[in-house]
Amino acid sequence: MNSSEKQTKKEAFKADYINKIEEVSGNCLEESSVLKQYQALAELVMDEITTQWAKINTQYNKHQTKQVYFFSIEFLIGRLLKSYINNIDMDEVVTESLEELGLDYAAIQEQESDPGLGNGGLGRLMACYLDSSAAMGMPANGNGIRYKYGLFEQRIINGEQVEVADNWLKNGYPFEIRKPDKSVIVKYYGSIHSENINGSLTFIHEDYEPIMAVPYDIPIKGYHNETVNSLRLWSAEPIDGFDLPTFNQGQFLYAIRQKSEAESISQILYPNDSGFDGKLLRLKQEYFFVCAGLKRIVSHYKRNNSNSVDGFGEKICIHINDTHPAMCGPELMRILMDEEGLGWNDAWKMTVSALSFTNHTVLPEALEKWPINMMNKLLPRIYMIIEEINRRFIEELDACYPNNIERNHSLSIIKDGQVHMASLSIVTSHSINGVASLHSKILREETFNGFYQVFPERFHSVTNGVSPRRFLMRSNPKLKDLLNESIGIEWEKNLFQLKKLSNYINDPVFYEKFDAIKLANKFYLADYITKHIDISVDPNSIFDIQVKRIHEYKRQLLNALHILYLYNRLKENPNLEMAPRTFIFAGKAAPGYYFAKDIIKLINAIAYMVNNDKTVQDKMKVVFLANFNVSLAEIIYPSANVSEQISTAGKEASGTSNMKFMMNGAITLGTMDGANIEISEAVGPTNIVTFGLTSDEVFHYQKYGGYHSVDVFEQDPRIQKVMHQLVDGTLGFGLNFQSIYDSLILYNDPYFVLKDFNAYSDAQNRIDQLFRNNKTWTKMSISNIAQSGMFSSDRSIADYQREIWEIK
Ligand code: Z16
Repeated sequence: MNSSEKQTKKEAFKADYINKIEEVSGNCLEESSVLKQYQALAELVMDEITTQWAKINTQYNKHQTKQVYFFSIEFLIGRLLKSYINNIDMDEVVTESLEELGLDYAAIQEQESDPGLGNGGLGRLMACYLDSSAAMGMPANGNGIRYKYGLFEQRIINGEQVEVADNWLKNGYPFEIRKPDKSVIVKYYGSIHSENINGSLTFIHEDYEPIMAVPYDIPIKGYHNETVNSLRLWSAEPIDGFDLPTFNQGQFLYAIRQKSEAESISQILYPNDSGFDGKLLRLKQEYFFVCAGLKRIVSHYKRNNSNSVDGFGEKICIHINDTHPAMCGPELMRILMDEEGLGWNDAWKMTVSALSFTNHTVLPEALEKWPINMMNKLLPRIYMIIEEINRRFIEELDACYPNNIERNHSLSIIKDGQVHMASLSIVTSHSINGVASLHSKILREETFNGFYQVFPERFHSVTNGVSPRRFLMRSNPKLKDLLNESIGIEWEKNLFQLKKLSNYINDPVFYEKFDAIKLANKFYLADYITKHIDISVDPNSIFDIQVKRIHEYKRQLLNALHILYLYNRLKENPNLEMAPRTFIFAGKAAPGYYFAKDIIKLINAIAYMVNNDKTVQDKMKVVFLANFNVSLAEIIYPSANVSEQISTAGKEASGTSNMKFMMNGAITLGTMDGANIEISEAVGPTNIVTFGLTSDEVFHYQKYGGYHSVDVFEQDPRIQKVMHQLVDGTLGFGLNFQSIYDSLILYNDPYFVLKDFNAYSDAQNRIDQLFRNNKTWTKMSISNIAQSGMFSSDRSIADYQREIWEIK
């Protein structure tokens, strides 16, 4: 775009924008509120995108392009306005135009709500995958739930987590299109009876409770290309609501009750990250978006295929994100048999060919198992089909492995009164994959070893990735500019091109610019911290950051205990030589996970003590930032020096914040777990600090015993002191962290916190030494960015495309 083209575009934009403001607010520009300025800008951008959307949809239909559909109970998409503007290449025009109009672009963007339709890694991964698919011009769409309330807003009051409802729709949402004409009826409860119609057995669902599923579509715009894909989120509504023809008092109350019962299905997101709750409402949610989504996909397919489902299994990929959408298998069988008239075998071939499944955790408490009675009552036809799938599967097993009754029972989808959703997913899919190479290996050798023996060819591995558009270009624009002026712009389309940075690995001029950007980003976060929690931190200190859901296996506790130990060292020796540190935490605890809430309380108590102690002021600070979400994450990653990835080895399936930090030049301080292992291989041992038990060692202790945390306690005076401080009032009058003490000593430290304490403390010393040599640190930091290409979600999507969906 040359300067006169830009001028023309700016003039056109300004004229359109002024009109739009008048249209949405009834005020002229000068009298409009920031909210209306935002809404007008959002609508203008949406107008442009929907035009492109209509075009590409026509093309997709005409060419019958192979389509992927991600079924996921979470999509954590983050704010969209700025990303849309970047992706349609309008950022310069908008930035300059708004400035010329005297408007505050940053404040306008702040008006957008951040849809919290996910808990953490799993939901954000889906958003990155949609972003990458669109960027690569690949037709892939999302299918999920339009929760009225997203993940709760977290406040910290008196050092404790308090949950507030997240009313993200309160001002409306400009990026969705409601499509009532594409509504679907979802049927719950009732009974099934079979009838012999013209010689074939037909199943009829009677006395069911109908719920209306209404879709809202959000466009997913590709970066600098023509692609616009769709994220379809379903909202639950009553059928006919208040439109009862005549009603007396009783019917009126009945109608209201129906309405709120129906709406409850898409009312809230369950706030557990990697934990299975087992609530009936959750089961309703799972069937809700599976049933509605598949119904629309099949009818859309038929419309483009002479009203036939022929070829469905080759043209459609239904990707199951964890087991929450596992009923895709039986539901697709139901549609193909009961509605399309196919026989079992044809329907089965089509289903297995369409379905693929990604597992995201090996934590036993997260594996979904639904009571037979619950499922049979709520979803009688689905349960029947699951029984039949299982019956045939076991029959085949018995034929292949006749003398292995015990193993064959262990693989049964239905056993011990429960339906095992992971088993159901594996049996109904042609592919199952883990999300990092260690994780996939654990799936093959431990978690799903029995299935691996039966279906070795179904097992794959695709290491997770993150969107460089969101977590580098958008969140760290200064770094983006430096990269562009140094190595050209090819990296924007192919992140492996960041390898070209190795040309600058010893360039002092580049170092200076690079360090200045990191420092500016740290100033920005420091400012945010002062504004929000009134703590002043030193931007020249090491920003040592752990941001993720609070969970015992992620071991925020290890980090916290080490901070307490460092504080003790400083109290003993105020002249201790060390680079000043700012320890930063953020993350939500599931509301019912009391131990995780105690960890938040502990971190805040330590922070209060440290930050108010004058003797350690210049050496350390501790910060807990409330309400970690995508918007806050975008501010945090670019400012980090140290990325804390310290899960108990074998427990973190992949991790994705490790990749977001790396892309922004932070050094990983981590265990050999999840994708940390691949990061370590990519950067080499000199550019990462690893420590602690390996997953083999952890498994060995868990299987054969031999770890006694009390022995570690008794042999290590540093640990003794820290442990006593948890319960002796050091951390504040009346504050007693007995639950944490007991877990570590009485219950033998199930996550090996004390076992890894010494190794972690050594690793922290290495970090200190490395940081104090500024050149070394900068070199490490640049090397991390240079090697981050493989952690782009573009690479992950290319892997899925090639190995799992088999799209050319
Ligand atoms: C989740 O975020 C993850 C797993 C899971 O079973 C449920 C939820 Cl909500 C996470 C994993 O813990 C993490 O290691 C992984 O990187 C992420 O999913 C994406 O795969």
